[in-house]
Amino acid sequence: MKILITGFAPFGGESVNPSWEAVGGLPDEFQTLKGEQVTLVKHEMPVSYDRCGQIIKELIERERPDCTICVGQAGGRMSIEVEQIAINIKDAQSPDNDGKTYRGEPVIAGGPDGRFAKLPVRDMVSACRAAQIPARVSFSAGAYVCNCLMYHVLELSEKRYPNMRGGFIHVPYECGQAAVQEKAKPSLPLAMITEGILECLKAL
Ligand code: PCA
Repeated sequence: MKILITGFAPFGGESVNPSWEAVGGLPDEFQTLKGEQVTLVKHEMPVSYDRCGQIIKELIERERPDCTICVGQAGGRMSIEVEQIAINIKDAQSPDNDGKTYRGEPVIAGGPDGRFAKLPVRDMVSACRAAQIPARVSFSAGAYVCNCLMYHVLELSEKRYPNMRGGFIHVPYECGQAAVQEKAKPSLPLAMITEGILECLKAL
């Protein structure tokens, strides 16, 4: 099985994004719990509403993965969170890294309001927990760039690549990011975030 996995570049004044740091640390080859051999293809995504859809489309076209999983940072969350749904809206106060702000526009005009992840979200969470890594199913990926990318992946899976599974994992701050903040923020060690993502992938 070939899995395309992405992390994001830093944003919002941070100098690292644990999603990309963790994805970069994953082994290129491993076996799932069912004994299937996995090859990973990794890519760093820009934090850009307008570019992420085209980039993921080109990557999927080139790589033809069996599964596409995107990972992003969700500062303030406390565990590895496997997203259940992407919604067809772009809405956040903060601009993306291109300086673009959206307030209520659709990700894809005319698309359905939401699309469910095509992933065994509960099994992925259970696999993390079995490895003593805090994890939960999340029912909101927000309305910023992560949700936008997830929606694009699921749209592509639905419309063009029906055999491709796909979804999104949000990860908390890694400890170094939280340590320099004035206000206490939840975080996990980077090695644990990496291990958590790997456990999720092994549950596929
Ligand atoms: N997190 C942001 C976008 C990039 C990232 O890592 C989000 O949750 O939308």
